[in-house]
This record gives sequence, C-alpha cells and structure tokens, in this order.
Amino acid sequence: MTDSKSPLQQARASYQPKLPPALRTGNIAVQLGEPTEPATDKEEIRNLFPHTYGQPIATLVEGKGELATRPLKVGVVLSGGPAPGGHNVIAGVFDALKAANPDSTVYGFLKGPAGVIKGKYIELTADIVDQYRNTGGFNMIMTGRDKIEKPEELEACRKNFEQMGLDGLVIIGGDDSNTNAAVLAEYLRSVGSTTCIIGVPKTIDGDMKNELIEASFGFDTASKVYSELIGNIARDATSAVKYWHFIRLMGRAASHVTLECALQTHPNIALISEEVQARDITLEQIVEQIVHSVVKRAQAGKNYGIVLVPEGLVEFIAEIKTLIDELSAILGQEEAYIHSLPDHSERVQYLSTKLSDHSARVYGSLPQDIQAVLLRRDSHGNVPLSQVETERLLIDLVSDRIRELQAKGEAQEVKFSPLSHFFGYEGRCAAPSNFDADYAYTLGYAAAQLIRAGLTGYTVYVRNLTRSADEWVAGGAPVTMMLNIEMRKGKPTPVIRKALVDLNGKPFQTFAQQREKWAIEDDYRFPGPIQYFGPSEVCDAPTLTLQLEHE
Ligand code: FBP
Repeated sequence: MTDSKSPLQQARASYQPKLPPALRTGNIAVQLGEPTEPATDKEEIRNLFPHTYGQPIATLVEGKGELATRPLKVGVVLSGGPAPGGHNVIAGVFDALKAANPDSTVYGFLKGPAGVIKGKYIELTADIVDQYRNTGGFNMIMTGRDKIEKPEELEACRKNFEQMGLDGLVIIGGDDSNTNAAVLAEYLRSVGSTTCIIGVPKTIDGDMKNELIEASFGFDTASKVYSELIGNIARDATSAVKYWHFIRLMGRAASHVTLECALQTHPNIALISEEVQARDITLEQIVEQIVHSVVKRAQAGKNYGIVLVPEGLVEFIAEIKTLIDELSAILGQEEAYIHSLPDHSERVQYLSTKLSDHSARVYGSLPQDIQAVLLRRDSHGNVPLSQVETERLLIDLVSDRIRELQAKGEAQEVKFSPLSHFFGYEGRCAAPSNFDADYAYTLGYAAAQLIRAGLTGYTVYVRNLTRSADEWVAGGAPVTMMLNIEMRKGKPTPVIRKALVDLNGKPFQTFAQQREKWAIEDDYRFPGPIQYFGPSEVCDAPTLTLQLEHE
C-alpha cells in the first residue's frame, strides 16, 4: 500500500508562502498615486475606457485604511494555459478575504472564462483550497481559452454577478486575459455595476511584463523544469557521445523560456526568434549556423550536441511569416472549401495556385505534417504553434545539408544522429518553485486587498522580486496605462503589449557574449531539479533573466 500523497506532496502542503511586510499585518491600506495614462494611443484608449481611464497606481502599505471589513463575495477564474502557482493565487485570495472577515465567500468559476459567462461555479471552501496549496496545475477549477468580449457575453457576466451578489472577480491570465479584465471592468462601471475586476499576471511564456509588472508567475518554475531536463540531456550527450538533441521549448511567440534555459544550461546553439526577425535571418542561414557547429565539433571528435529551438521560431522567419499571412488571408475567404478537399495533396495543389510564387515554393518545401498544421487556426486566429514540429524540420534540413557536403567529399568526420524533443506540457503544471509559490500567493493576497478597496480595472504587481520577500512591495497597476492599440483580426484593438526578448537587454547580451564558445566547446551547465528545501541560494533564487534584468 502506498499513501495517496507522496512525501513531497505532504511536505509541500504545509509550506507557508512568504508575504511582503505590508500584507502580513492586519492593517493594510491603499496609497493612490497620480493619475496615469498609456505610453501611446492616449485618445483612442480614453475613448474606449471612459470610466476606468487614468486611474492612479495603487500601492499596498501598512496603515489604517478604509478597506472593506464586511463579508465579501469574490470569484476567481483561471484563463489560458496552466502555469505553476495558479492554486496559490487562489489560496492567497481565500486567506486574505477570510482574514479580513471569516464570513467572506470565494467562488471558483469552472473551465475558464466560459464558466463566468455561463455562470458555472463552485464555492471554494477551506477543505477544497487546502488540498491544492503549493501544488501545480489548474485542476482545482480548470481553465479554458474563451474570451469575454462580445456585448452579450459582457452582459451575461453582469447578470451572473448581480445574481451572485459578487463584489469582485480575480482573472488569473496573460496579456489577453488582463486586457479582457479591463474591458469587463469598463463595461461593468458603464452600466452601474459595482463588481470589481482585478487581473493577475500569469503565463509560463514570461511575455507579460513591463515597467510595472516585473514577471508573470509560472515562468520561474517552468523554465527551471526545462533547464533540469536539458542539463540531464547534456549529461547524456556527453556520456553516450553519439546524439545531437534538438529541443523545442514552449513559450509561444516570445523566446524568454529558451533564453532563460540557454543561460542556465549553455547549449551549443540556442535560436532566439526575436533576433531571427531583427536580423532577417533566413531558414537557410539558421541551417548553416547549426551545420557549422556540427562540423566543427565533429572535427574536434564530438559528434553530439544540444540545440534549443523556441516554439515561435517559424513565425519569425520572414519567408514563413509571409507564407502564414498569405495562408491566413486565403483561409479567411475559403477555409470551408479548402478543408472540404478530399486529401492533403489536393489542398497543397490548390493552395499553390493561390499563394505567391515564393510562398508556394516555401510551402511545397515543408514536410507534410507542418504543411497541415499551418492550415489550422485557434479561436484567436493564431497558428497552433505548439503543434508545429520545428525541431524536426531543422533536423531534416540539417541532415540534407550534411549529406550534400559529404557527397562533395567534405565534412567526412560528421556522424549526425539527431533526436528531437519538445518540452512544454512537462513544465506547465509542475509544483511551483518557492519563488512561484510565494509570488503567486502574494499576487492573490494583494488582489483581494484591491477588491476590498473597491478598485477595478487593475492588474496586481509585486516589485523588488529579485530580493527577499521582506522587501517586496505589492499593489495594482491600472490596465489602461498598459494598453496600446494593435491590429487584431484586421481591427484596431486595445491590448497589453506582449513583451518579446529585448536584444539590447542584459539577458540576451549575456547570452550573445558566450554563445560562440558554447557552439564549439562543451560548456554545459547542470541546474538539477527544483529544490524546495535547503540553502536559500539553491531553493529561492529567481530566474537568471530576472536577476540580469535587475542588475
Ligand atoms: P498562455 O499564453 O495561455 O499562458 O499559454 C502558455 C502556453 O503554454 C504556450 O507556451 C503554448 O503555446 C500554449 O500555452 C499551448 O497551449 P495549447 O495546448 O492550449 O495550445
């Protein structure tokens, strides 16, 4: 017989996440700053958000405040892909509300924003919340990728909130979900509803950050899990001495996860999509870069290596980006017809008559499974990147090129045995690191205070994340000040700008200074598994990305 909970599960259940000093006391107040405005598109955003535009930054401080002490009813919803720490956000909301008034109630909307629209929820009792403290995953209430944006959906939410007598809703999601939080907050204010909407920055992709939001929760744990696996593979590569490992990493458009893993593990090659785009690097040049390393290392007797590939790479290679745009335009007009064609070869044939000559050639040169994925779109009109096996595409192209060289009598030392891996789902639901456990709990605890203060249309922030929680400062940033206008589905739309890798930033520069050496030598670094107990430098250190950004 084994216990239903592992020893680590049991030990983690009693871990008490750390809070910043201001939130540890029973005396919490909100300090409001000056009115704010977005960096660009001020007029458009003011017109779109007349009731919530210009709100001040809110800082949570210790002091006599006017935060509500009556029993509150607050909902929580998880939105988008899972990220380690989600359950701790909910635990933070729960504990904060119960501490202020034990008669407060927390409701969990089920399966993401669709649950809010349909009014599907459960009451989250202490028994439920306690089972999920410091655990990974979003399985307490599940998640979904729906959006609350159509007028009838906004109104359905309002009605549900009114029926429930809801004082606030905490939306735990990424850039799109936090934008959604602002839209819902504005709508509710415009129709006289008093339900407050507060967003929490979540995503393993690490692309929801700006001057106010230092990081999204989940990035720390997920990139540490992937780094552990990459280190293990590097150890295997230097032991078995016969495989080149091509490892694709999740992260959607941004390469933050790949960059962090590269800094942690020193692979031979790490491709960074943002650089590929900025320097207009072609697929052929990427292949040449990899082949160069393969040949040089073979000449040094090393027929093994590690290549990291960011999930979004294909969208940043100009010729494939053009192809995807052309395909999107064709699908926009003729999706049903194209999918009604009896088989894949007929679809390719038909599309070759519709695409520009260059795109038709690029499309024709891709493996069939990638051709097929490029014809799919998710509910937001995006190519489902997690299904594009770019690592296999690169393996095929590098193999072809090596064969070509060898046919000419070159690169004779090379024995190229590639293996492909995709690390994504392995890290999204891992048990949160101490950093994510503390950070997510603080985000939830702070979200509850903003609701107690009657604020709406805010995203929670926590500052000084590279320091100990004793120096953290939490508060709320008005979402309208983070918005800009971008074209989405052909329409100008207010959105929080996605933070891509900054090529002038310290993390990328640190990587760029060392990568030539890594391409040839074995300089692998082995981060090992996430540690939950032990010396602080081993178990509490934030990501290298965050440390370098704050140096
Ligand atoms: P979010 O932006 O919702 O946090 O998604 C994170 C993520 O893990 C991406 O890295 C990945 O592309 C995507 O979710 C995969 O999710 P799905 O399986 O729903 O396509």
